[in-house]
Amino acid sequence: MLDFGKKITELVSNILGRSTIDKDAIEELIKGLQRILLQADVDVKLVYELSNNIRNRCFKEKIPTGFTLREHVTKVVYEELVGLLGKEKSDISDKRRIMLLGLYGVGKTTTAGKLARYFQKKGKRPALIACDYHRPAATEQLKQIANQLNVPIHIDDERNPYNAVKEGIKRFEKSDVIIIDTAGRDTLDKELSQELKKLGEIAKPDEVLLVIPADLGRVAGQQAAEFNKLVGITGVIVTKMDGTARGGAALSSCYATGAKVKFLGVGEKLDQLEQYDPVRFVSRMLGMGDLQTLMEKIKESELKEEDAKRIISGKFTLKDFYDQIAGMQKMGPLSGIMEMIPGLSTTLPEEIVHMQEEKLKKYKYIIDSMTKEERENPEIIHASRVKRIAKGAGVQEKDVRDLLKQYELTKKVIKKVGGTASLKRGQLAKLAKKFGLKF
Ligand SMILES: Nc1nc2c(ncn2[C@@H]2O[C@H](COP(=O)(O)OP(=O)(O)OP(=O)(O)O)[C@@H](O)[C@H]2O)c(=O)[nH]1
Ligand SMILES: [Mg+2]
Repeated sequence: MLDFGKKITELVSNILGRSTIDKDAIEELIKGLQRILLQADVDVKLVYELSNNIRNRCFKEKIPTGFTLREHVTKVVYEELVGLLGKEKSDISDKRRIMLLGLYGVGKTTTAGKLARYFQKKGKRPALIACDYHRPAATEQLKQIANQLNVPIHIDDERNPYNAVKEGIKRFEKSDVIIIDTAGRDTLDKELSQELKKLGEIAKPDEVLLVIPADLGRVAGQQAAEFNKLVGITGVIVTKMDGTARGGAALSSCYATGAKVKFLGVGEKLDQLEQYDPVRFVSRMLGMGDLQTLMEKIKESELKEEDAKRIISGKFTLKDFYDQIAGMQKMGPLSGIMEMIPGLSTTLPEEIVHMQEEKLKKYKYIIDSMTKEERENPEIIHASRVKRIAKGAGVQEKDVRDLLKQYELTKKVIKKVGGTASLKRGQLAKLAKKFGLKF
């Protein structure tokens, strides 16, 4: 998958990075996209549709006022790729009972653990029920995962999957989420479909998720359709996205057959699960670049007037810091104040501009654990407060100090490069004028 994304990024930045964009360049872009998508095993029909849509929209649609052809093409390519891979992000927040199913070795048990971890991180209390008594070591595997996460698990002593669900659900009545791991088979045969149907009748799950490995490519869609017909599913989790170039095909084929992809497995570790969000996925795949400028133009500045006013006048709080780095991850370094103060994103350390998602999440927990006063005046945060905040956020004290350090650094840089001389002519000056501020 990484490979697939990289190839698209290279192609798009190579062609759209040229000084002039004309009809030939767009054709070249379409051909390049076709080649990459077909190589990644995306269905020919879908690739053909995508090419036609891009061609029609680039050559026949009127370019919206205020956009260059380059921007229009980027927007079209972006939207068509999102359209190919699934459009909307699907939610799963309030589901109480989740049943996982799928063929042998696809990652069900690992994913059960990953989901438990996912809900744990959201502050919920998950519990696991082992329903795979088909493979001898299956319960032991799930038990180890449960122990590692410190999550309760129910295993039936008599190795009866139906009793396991019945008893487990009773036992975990007070848990927020119950995750049920089931047994796999080589194929979706009669035995498996009957077992799953019966388990479903007892468990009455809110969510029945089919686990499919990404390397199945476009066969993933067929498999989802088949499972849906025989046992009924509410969504799909595509695992092993990290090990294949065919992930794009798996995602597009699921979407084409009407199956909603809800999560992606991106590694063997228990925190390597991502909620699937096609828009984010494509943005990331396209490598930000031009896209940010474009989205910026569409959304204008994400910065609210009152925040802009405060920041311009020198008060840059921890919350602003968080909004800015979160914005950078979403829209690239050209969001908000980064856009307004040229040179800012190049002056800031790489570590801040491209912050790892994990770290960003940590920072969010930390900032959420602060009092309003601390958020607005971080200088009052000394040792004992650091300790309390770290505990509240479930992180190390070092993480809190790191955040404070990076915040201070960003603040300093903003002050320096944001000085009168380097203010971007136009935007910030205009804003400042509007707010009656003088530099
Ligand atoms: N690289 C990678 N490996 C994964 C991922 N998810 C699962 N695996 C690995 O795939 C293998 C099979 O995973 P399991 O969770 O045991 O699969 P299962 O569907 O429960 O298998 P059965 O119960 O035997 O049908 C293990 O080695 C996992 O570590 C993933 O997202 N990425
Ligand atoms: Mg298993």
